[in-house]
Amino acid sequence: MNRRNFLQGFLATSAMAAAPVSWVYAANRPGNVPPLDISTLQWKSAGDLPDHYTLLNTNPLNAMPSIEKLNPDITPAGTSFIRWNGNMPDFASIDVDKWQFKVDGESVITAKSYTIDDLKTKFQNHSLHLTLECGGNSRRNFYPKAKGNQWNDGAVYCSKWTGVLVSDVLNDCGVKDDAVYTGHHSFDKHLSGKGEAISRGVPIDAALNDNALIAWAMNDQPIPYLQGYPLRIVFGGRPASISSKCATGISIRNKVHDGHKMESPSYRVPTYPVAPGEMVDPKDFEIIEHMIVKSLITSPASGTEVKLGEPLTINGHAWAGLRDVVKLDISYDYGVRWHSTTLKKPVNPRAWQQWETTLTLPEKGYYEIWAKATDSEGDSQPVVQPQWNPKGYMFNGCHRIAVRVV
Ligand SMILES: Nc1nc2c(c(=O)[nH]1)N[C@H]1C(S)=C(S)[C@@H](COP(=O)(O)O)O[C@H]1N2
Ligand SMILES: [Mo]
Repeated sequence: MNRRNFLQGFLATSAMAAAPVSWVYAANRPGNVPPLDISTLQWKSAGDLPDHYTLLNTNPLNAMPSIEKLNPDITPAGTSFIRWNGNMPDFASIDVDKWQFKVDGESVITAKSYTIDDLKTKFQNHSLHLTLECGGNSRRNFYPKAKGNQWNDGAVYCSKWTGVLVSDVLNDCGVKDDAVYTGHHSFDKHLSGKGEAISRGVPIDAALNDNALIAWAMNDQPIPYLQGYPLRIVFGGRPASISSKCATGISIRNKVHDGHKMESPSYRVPTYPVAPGEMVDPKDFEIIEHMIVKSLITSPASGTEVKLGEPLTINGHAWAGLRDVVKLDISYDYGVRWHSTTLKKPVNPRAWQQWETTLTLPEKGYYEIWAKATDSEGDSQPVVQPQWNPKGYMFNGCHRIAVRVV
């Protein structure tokens, strides 16, 4: 029996009460129906990850999926990238009933603390598909190389999150007029064992006006451990570093938040265009508040072979930070000609959008297929390297795959 079958057998026959999944009717499950892939919810470390992940780091754990795994419209548990900045919590010891989410800070009117049950029952519940992209997604494409995790183009995903609006919770506590920024807090600790691993935030306007969530479910299941069980702050379209996993609270600050990884040059880009490789003074950086127009080709996998004359269906996703994507073009001749594709509207703002086209490549040989998205303000993806920056953030050059016609 391989590891996966073993796990499934174990999950089907044991009590199913173990966190995070409680499977009430497990005993009634017909033996020939395999359970949903819920084992992914309990992955705890690098050793649990299957072959479609490439490990960038084990401590802290950072892993990226192969791009074709991101093909579904809604990214399933067990395929999204995994990014931790510090020591992961001891997930199994988390008591979900006792979990507290605190709202405090200089600019809160009444500091309050909520259990997850309080959140579920006191506020309207919402489900949203939200795109989470690491600020350093695609970093490995920059030349010269920028230091940091060398993410492929897969440090992005769009799952369905269920929770309450950040704004509803902040308004329940009251926001003073002098509020400037939020500070987001998590349970996990810095690698040194002291202080938070990461604590970032957003301008107060974003916290009050984005449809951002304090979520307890991802794709209608408890949030997988590695994606932030039991509660996560989720802001679509902004650097995913803001979307705190294992979230313990939000401080309403009367200044720009000064938590760990808010300091320059973390999650910041130069305030002026710099030459590739140029040194930049830390005072000349500004915070990345949102991500920018970008796309992925998720099918076929790069390296696919097709027979001459055989139609090839190409599809993927496109997203544009706080904007919508209005056009997705592809080229199979290095950008000489561009061909339009069918592009869907987002299911809700800040969800990634699906596109598809079918083409028949004209003759035998090697092709590159490039995808280029254009957003509602007319901005599109560069075909070569975008503005280089010292930390390698916001790479949004066209995604490319190789196809051979035989
Ligand atoms: N608690 C906690 N939340 C966190 C982080 C972290 O290290 N700890 N990393 C952030 C960063 S930098 C990113 S890119 C996303 C990654 O989310 P994912 O692991 O679900 O892909 O989580 C963010 N939230
Ligand atoms: Mo990130």
